Amino acid sequence: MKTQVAIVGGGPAGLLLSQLLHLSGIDNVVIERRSRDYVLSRIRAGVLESGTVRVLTEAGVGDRVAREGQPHEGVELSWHDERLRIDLEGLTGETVVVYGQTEVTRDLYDAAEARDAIVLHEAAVKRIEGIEGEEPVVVYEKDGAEHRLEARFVAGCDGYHGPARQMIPDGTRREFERAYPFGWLGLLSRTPPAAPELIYATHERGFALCSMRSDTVSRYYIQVPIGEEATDWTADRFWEELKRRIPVDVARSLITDGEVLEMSVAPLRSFVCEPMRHGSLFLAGDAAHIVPPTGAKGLNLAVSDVHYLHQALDLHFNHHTSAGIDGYSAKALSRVWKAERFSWTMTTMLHDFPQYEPFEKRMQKAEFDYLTRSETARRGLAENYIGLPL
Ligand code: FAS
Ligand code: PHB
Repeated sequence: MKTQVAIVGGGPAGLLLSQLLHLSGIDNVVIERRSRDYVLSRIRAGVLESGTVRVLTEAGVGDRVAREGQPHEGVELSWHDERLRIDLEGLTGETVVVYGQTEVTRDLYDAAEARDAIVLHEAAVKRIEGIEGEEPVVVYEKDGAEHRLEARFVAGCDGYHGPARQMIPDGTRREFERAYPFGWLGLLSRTPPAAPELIYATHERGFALCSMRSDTVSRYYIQVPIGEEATDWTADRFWEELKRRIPVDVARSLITDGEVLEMSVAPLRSFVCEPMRHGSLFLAGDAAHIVPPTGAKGLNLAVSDVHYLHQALDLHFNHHTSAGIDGYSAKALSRVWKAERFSWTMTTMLHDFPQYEPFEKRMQKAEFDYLTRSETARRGLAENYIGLPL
């Protein structure tokens, strides 16, 4: 089989790139290891930057997020029972939109089906040959047989554990990583949200986050030591621990007697691979970088990578200039590193680090107090949270 762009990975990055390339008349094939249902079963991000919503709208998949997405004009931080609202709209003129990644992915799959896109499911990419030339070949396994897909370019949208990044030679690839000594235990419940806006709660027992998917479905996280499994926790134990970490007035009104839809643990890490292009191979999304979810950046960064990569490939195929593809890695990494900084800052400020001395704990409290007293500090947090310009 032959195409112009082979896309490894059918998560949000791969599907969005496929959709944008299609609109630019660029043939592409998506190769996804899992089934459509499996991909849609993964519960992940919940907050979209306004720039992300604009890209989804440009891609023709913005209707449902416009109807069902919930604009949020602010978020809260809390320190024990002290609550601090960050007025996103007042400080930046922008809002964020609460709309689950699962729904974004569903919208992209629906659009792919509507245009008879070629999305090969349960097809696992084994390797990518010839990326230093102009005729790379993606080798994948499906139905027990090995297949080859020839392309002009390959987009590695295969997430942190995918093979694409490894195709960049060791001597060329530089990886930067910080693994955190904790993870997030998440719970999705058919219960009304704890509060109208998200609450990022800091407590000496550990971090907690109150988020939501709609007026009837809520998403909560609590920081757990590295190595904890979701099976180590019952829903009752989760609720009790969450109530001990969030402000007492929020805990008092928390509704917990709804159906628990999902519980899972996500490890936290900061990770960046440089460069994000090698020859005919480009990386986008989690294949190139991971952020701790404390800044709500993971999915949004995948979208900005894809936005830049689509522009670059459109310039190549439709305007016959390599300016876009030659500049893609530097342009994407510039935004990636600023999002890494913000996510790292939020994570180090809000979590309980076992190795922290009393001095570092005082620094965390001073960060919170500075935000409480300085509109300039709050504006800095707000402009990063709503997303730096694309
Ligand atoms: P994805 O990992 O979503 O998709 C990659 C796709 O490639 C997968 O479908 C995979 O099956 C496929 N693939 C892998 N290897 C392959 C192979 N060999 N052949 C073919 N296909 C292959 N972000 C937030 O902003 N907030 C959150 O709360 C949040 N929670 C998260 C929880 C978890 C457990 C994880 C893993 C991530 C979380 N993220 C969160 C980040 C997440 O939302 C990612 O940023 C987002 O999924 C990035 O999308 P993709 O780059 O498409 O990668
Ligand atoms: C979520 O709702 O899943 C969510 C929201 C904000 C974050 C992380 C996760 O920072």
